[in-house]
Amino acid sequence: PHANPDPLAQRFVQFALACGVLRFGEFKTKAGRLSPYFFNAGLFDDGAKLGQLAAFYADRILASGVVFDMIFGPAYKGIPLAAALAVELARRGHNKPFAYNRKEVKDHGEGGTLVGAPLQGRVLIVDDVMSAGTAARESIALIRGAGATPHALAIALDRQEMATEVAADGTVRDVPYSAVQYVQRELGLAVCAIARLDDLLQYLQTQQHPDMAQHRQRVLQYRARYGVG
Ligand code: OMP
Repeated sequence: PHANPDPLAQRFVQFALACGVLRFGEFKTKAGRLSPYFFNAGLFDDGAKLGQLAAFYADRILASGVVFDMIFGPAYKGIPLAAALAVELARRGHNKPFAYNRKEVKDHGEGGTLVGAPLQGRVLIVDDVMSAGTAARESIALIRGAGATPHALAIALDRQEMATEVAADGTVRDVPYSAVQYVQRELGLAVCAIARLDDLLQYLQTQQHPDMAQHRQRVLQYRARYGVG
């Protein structure tokens, strides 16, 4: 990290650390990588924190100028994110329909796996974290399957690490670009990330506490193994 610090991202890293959402230690990611840090969005666990989180998403999305017709939150973690974001955007004069999916197929009542507004037009997906890109792939397929257009992706944290690719024989391999780069370049989606791994590293560099220097070293090692660019 050498560029000028992004003020919104720096404030967000500070907020996530203060909430205990962003932690250092030893964690296994969904892609099976041993990570020295983890971002658990489930710990934005009261109304004030969720409201502040939604304001960060809204700031990033509105500053990007991306134009979209509706919001989609993938189950489970994307559901409160989509709802909170829809409320925050409406408060700022941008009232958008929102929808989410259920993971189980229902056999009574309204049926189907989609809940909320009909999926149509240019869809903004809101999710927590992008690592290897599995979660994003699923959302994109679901939106296309419904006949709508995956148009933009808003995430809280871009881990800036290698995406995985599933080959025809089912084997999974790392590729030399990130999941965010893939959805931007190959799928043409606009990506709004509140913060990225680079912002976390920059934040750690500005902290005086010796623990922070150690966390930074471990995160740099992780980036050397799994990072891109
Ligand atoms: P991918 O599907 O590999 O992009 O990983 C993203 C998902 O992993 C997120 O939606 C989370 O469920 C989970 N995750 C986190 O929540 N925080 C992290 O710091 C890392 C991961 C992860 O497992 O990679």
